[in-house]
Amino acid sequence: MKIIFATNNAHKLSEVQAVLGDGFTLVTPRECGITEDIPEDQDTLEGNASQKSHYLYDRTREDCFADDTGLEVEALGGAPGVHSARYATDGHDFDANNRLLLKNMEGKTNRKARFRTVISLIINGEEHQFEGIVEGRIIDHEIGHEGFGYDPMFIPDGYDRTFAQMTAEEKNAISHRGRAVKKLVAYLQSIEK
Ligand code: ITT
Repeated sequence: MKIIFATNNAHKLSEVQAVLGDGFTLVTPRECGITEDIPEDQDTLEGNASQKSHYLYDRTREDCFADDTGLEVEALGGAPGVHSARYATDGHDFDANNRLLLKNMEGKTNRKARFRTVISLIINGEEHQFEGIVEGRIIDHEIGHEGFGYDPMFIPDGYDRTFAQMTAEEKNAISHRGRAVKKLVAYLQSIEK
């Protein structure tokens, strides 16, 4: 099955393709001739995921999905949350975001955090949402070079390594996005029958 996935993030694309498996071929917006940035200016992950999938659907009329992810840190009142991509700057500057998070976490004893992903799927013109969460903690320095974004500072509960120290396979097995994508696959398989 071919399905359009609204992302410009190559890491995300390969993570999602790995969880979806060979039965699904992901098509990027660029491959559909959509080269502009897809707007995501809502104030919730649900709103952004839905805005992105509707943007694609309105232009292609094809089955498509989008995800939005946020890192929600308890001691920071849930920040950076829906603002995770633009925490420090207007762009997607992972290093600047990570430095700001480390600074804002200085002296905090409550290190609890979670990644939350919301996927919005539009299939046969109808929207369905799927959520994936992984709980963990933020450490006080960066470790590891795998993954992307806040991965070098996040240790999932039950582990002693950051996401950036895990292989893509290990991260996908327990991650927010991996969990949300598994729900998406289960749904797609259930309606294929
Ligand atoms: P697209 O919108 O093009 O898909 P993006 O990088 O903006 O790419 P999101 O809006 O979903 O993706 O994610 C917001 C930010 O959250 C992202 O820029 C990263 O800093 C962070 N993030 C998302 N998923 C992550 C993950 O699996 N590990 C670490 N950080 C992540």
